[in-house]
Amino acid sequence: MKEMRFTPSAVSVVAGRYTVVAHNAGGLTHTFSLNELGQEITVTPDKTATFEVDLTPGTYRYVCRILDHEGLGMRGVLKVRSK
Ligand SMILES: [Cu+2]
Repeated sequence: MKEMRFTPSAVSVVAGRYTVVAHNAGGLTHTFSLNELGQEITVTPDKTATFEVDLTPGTYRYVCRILDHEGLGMRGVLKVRSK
């Protein structure tokens, strides 16, 4: 992530347990938020943060929840397909 985008902005995986690794290459603090799954991490500039998540099949949005970063482009789509 950096201002104001996630790279990649679309991810497709098979259902299962994952460690999400988010690196902030920008100069502002951002979040990686999977709102529907109740998962969120805040990542300060030049830092990397991780969390574990169980992904069941579906389509989920990920966004940055700081100010209007989502509206400015910090959003993406995670597609989880069944095994
Ligand atoms: Cu942000």
